[in-house]
Amino acid sequence: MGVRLGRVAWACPAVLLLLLQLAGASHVVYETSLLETEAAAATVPASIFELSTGYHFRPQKNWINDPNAPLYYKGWYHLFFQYNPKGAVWGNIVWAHSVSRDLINWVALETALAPSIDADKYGCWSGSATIMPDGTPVIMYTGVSRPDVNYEVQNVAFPKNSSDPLLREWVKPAHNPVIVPEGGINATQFRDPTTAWYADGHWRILVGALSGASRGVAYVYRSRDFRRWTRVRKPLHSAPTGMWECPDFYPVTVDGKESGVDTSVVSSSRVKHVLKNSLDLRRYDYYTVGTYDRLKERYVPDNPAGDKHHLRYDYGNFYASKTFYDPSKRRRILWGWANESDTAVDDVAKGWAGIQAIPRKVWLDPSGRQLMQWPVEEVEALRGKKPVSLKDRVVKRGEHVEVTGLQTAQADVEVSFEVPSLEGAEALDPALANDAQKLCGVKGADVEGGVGPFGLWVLASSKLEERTAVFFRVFKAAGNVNSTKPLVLMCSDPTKASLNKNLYHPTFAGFVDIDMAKGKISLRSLIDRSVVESFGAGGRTCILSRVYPSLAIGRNAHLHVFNNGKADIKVSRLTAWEMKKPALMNGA
Ligand code: DQQ
Repeated sequence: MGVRLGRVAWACPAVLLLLLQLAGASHVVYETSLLETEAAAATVPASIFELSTGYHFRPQKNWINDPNAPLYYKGWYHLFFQYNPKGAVWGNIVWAHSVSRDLINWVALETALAPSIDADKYGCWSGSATIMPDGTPVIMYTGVSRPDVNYEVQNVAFPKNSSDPLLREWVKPAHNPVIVPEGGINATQFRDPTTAWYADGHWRILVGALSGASRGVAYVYRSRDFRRWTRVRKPLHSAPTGMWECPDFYPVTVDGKESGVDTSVVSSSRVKHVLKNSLDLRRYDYYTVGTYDRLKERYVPDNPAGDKHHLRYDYGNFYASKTFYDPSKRRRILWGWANESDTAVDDVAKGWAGIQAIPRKVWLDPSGRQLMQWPVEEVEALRGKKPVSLKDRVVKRGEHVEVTGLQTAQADVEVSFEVPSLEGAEALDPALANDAQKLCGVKGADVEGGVGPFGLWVLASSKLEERTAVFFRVFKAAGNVNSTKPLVLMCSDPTKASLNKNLYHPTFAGFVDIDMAKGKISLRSLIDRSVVESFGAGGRTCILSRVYPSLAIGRNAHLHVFNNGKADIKVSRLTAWEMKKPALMNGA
């Protein structure tokens, strides 16, 4: 079957060019069983079908999970991902493969890796790509090699034809597996190799693991030739958090600039390192910033409590993420998977499940304490030409202001708030001072505060029965929790997102490390029908929520600024753009 295009594609020369470049590429379209879908569809609300995302990455059909081996090669971005070719629930996992020129328009190619050898007969699970010194990529991934238990080994695959910029075919050499779980390693919890970094004549990778009942571990393996790998006796790092899935380990520059560096840059004066792990038990991605000692092969987080307090990439629905270095724009880009939070029956009915979050540029905040994240600039090409703006609008206690003049079911909204006074900020219950999520659960969007809650109601129905609140709430400095400055909470409260009460709608929250003395804070929300992906304070705190309104759909989705705090706040500027659907989204 050929590449499928919508009408827009034919109208757009860049897309046509892309089409020509892809001429001959066979497009893989997978079918979910019609009977299965029809049976399930009978029991789900019709509205669910109108919530298919417009500009977030997803295939046309079926289940996806982890992003795998993102890379840039000969002018193309490649994204592989865990994919079930046979349905909208997890299973039958292969590596699907899509390519893009701009991180926004995507074309699905043939499956890159599917079970075919003894070492991956029961699954091709997550992994990463490394660019070799000659410029060609190599993939290392987890193969499940026994049917009875998930016996996990690590395999490599190479492009069949490295002159093909689309890297359509991958070859698994006969010497697979290259790493097996020896030396007392728990073979069922041993997976997801990282991108390798190179120093002093050796490649190194990490493999995520579980040691004993509850210790998450990142083992280091070293190799001179990418073929024979030896485990370093002590792990790079470990913590009592449960299994570490999908580790990621990379340098970030300390110069306060937003540019990224290649994974093999390990010189200690210019860079710090980030170690990220996906917590299988709690299903979120946490990271620490710290120092890598390549001679000892150890990593030490700067904050000794970092493995306990869990800085997260995203305080919402975002898991199994992976970064890569994009040499074309000298930046590091983060991909993360956002699962559905409707029901499996809904997923089977609509025929698909799972998206990737908008790719985000990541860099180290000049404080050195945390990362910053921002949607890649390419996403701005989807903004409509006529944004709607508000300027210097005071929003009083209990007031809400609707932003009209555009459809907001698929939109990009940037807003800067001014908070004239912090005097009325509420005191913080010390018992909740380390638990943003609980705090947000207790003090949701409708509980009046001193300063805040203020923020956006997105995907709101006309009578506001449905609305998802994304907001800030400021608390007084609480000396007893080591904070000498007001504490800012950022929340996403979707408890009123849908009249359909059968859905899972947890509140999500994180603290924002910002000095509110300047009285300013910003918020950006990327709204995409069933996704609300928000960036607080320029990307210090991020929250992605999946929501499934039943009324606030299409033209019936509204946007408001609200203030449920006693203190007035001012919108110094709000700009909202309608977002177009990319011309190419894997045929979806
Ligand atoms: N998903 C993969 C595993 C990984 C998990 C299997 C994380 O390799 O540990 O689909 O979501």
